[in-house]
Amino acid sequence: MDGLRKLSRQGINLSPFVKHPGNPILQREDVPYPCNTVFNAGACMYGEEYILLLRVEDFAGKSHLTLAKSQNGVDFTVDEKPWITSSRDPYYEPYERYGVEDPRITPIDGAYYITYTAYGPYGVRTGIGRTKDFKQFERISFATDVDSKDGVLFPKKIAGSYVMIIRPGGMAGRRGDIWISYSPDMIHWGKSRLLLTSEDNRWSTEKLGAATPPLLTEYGWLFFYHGVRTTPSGRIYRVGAALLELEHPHVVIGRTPHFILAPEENYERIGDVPNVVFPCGAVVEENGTIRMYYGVADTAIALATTHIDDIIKLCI
Ligand code: BMA
Repeated sequence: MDGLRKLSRQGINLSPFVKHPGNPILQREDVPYPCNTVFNAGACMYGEEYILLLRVEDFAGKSHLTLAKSQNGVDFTVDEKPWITSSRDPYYEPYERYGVEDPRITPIDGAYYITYTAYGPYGVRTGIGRTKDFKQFERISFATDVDSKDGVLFPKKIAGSYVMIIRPGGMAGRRGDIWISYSPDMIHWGKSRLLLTSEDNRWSTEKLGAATPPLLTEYGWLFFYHGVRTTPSGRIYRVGAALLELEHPHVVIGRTPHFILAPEENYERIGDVPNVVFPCGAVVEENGTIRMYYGVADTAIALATTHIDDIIKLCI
């Protein structure tokens, strides 16, 4: 912890993200087939390429997931057709009938695990699937019953278990807090416990949800989450971060005292759902730069960058 204290004595940047001047970096015009919106994308590196897994909403209001690739992390080429659509398998179909949404990608042991929100007439669940090559995708399980979503996986097993952050509740204006859950096999999840509560922040009094998969740092697991505040004019989605103990990820070392990414620009404030910034993916460069990809106003995708140390300083 000495290293942490040293960091906190150095300058603290209260607004640590720099938004890309070309934002939004990806819009529906960039998708080579007709769609209503493209937003909330998972992100990772695959070899030398940046990968985004886009949530694309069609004109019926149903979402599917489509891949986009880039050499520089800014200019993305979107696939000609969707990659992951609602399953027709009778086990999955009823729960994905209204679409698959908000993917997160976590590399674990050479495979890429994708968590997503399965949306159907009975509520939302968290689905888990896997790919090795971003061509074949196999579903593994539903990690949760209804209503539980915003699942993100840790990139390695901890004390022999897979670990996931999850948000039960939070539907129809009810409170939603962040929990942590464990599994021996990605199928059976349990030993769940509360991790972060919405009442700790005045900016997120309604609900919280994990944003991006936890990042391994020398100080702990760093993870971003969104927080929702309801105002007389509707909801505002903003972003905070928390640092969790490496070996005991249910222990919160600290969290940012305030939000660190918020809707300010017109592209974040105006769209199908105004005042929303909603990250699902981040890529960390070798020098510690974090590229955060985030959905804006449920309409497009933006990019903001920061440094891992700047966020850690704010968490402690
Ligand atoms: C959440 C999710 C996100 C969406 C956000 C704002 O509940 O559905 O996909 O971006 O609401 O509408």
